[in-house]
Amino acid sequence: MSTRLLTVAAAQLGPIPRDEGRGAALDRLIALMRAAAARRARLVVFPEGALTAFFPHWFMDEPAEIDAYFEKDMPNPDVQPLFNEARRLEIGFCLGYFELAREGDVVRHYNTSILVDERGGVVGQYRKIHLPGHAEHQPRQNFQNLEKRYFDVGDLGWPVWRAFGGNVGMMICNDRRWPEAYRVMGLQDVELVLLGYNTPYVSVNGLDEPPHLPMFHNLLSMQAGAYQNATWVVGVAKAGIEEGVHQIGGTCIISPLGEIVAQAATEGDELVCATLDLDLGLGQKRGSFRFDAHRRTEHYGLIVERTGAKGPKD
Ligand code: ING
Repeated sequence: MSTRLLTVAAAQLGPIPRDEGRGAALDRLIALMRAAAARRARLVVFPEGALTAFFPHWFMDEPAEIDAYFEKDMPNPDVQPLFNEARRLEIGFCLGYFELAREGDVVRHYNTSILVDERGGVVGQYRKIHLPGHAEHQPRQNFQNLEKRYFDVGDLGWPVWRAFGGNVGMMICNDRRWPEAYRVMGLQDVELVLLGYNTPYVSVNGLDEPPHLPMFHNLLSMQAGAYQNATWVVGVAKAGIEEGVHQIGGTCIISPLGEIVAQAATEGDELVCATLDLDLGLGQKRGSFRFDAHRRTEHYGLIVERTGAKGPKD
């Protein structure tokens, strides 16, 4: 029986300094893409916000200063070299970036990722739905997470596309902590979920927690999502101390059985590669997680209706 093998490279990035232009970041992305191609990868996955520093970590009020972190078009002259190199190497890629979108005379700002296939065709785009943190400056915190201030909530849902021989979907960072994100794609028979993250060691709500917990929760979220939806998950960090915020690494590739098959060892630019068997999840999809045989959706609503359950409140 033919198995659908796909070699994937998770391209972890170390910090991107606030004053580093996109050119320097592009050079790093292209170096990682070339290393991925040398490892015979057909797909390289870059982190969330892979072109600039993660600016939601500080307060800004000046629109022009904020918009400087956004891409007005994708591709555009700054990132075209990455698209050109991908086409030359015949490698696909997933890129996280900040998107300024004009919808008529309305301007929207999204935390976005794009999926490009080996022929340079844009397969799909995703706009982050779960925006953590706050809309207003939190002066008592050592650093901010102002994604609710700088970004609109994504309006594209969680689509799944046919690409690289399988069913591929994307999410971004905080999305990975919410089971709905995986399940919406699981219900579309997703086989490979690609995601990037910028995750500080100190939790954004300022709660002091033992230093091992951010990494534990990072891996727990992705391993659970992979296992419960019988899908591969590739999670890619922007890591290290970026503008004074120490971010976790832990870039990894997780199988549909929930096992970590490859993981980063550093907090810098590092390639984590594995050859994925896209058929590996079929046993689970036809067994333990055969949704049409085992899920009882007609019973799920009763609890919510009867109790009006809405989850924890402030
Ligand atoms: N970063 C963090 C994340 O979800 C966070 C924010 C950290 C939320 C820890 C809750 C706990 O990994 C982004 N960019 O979403």
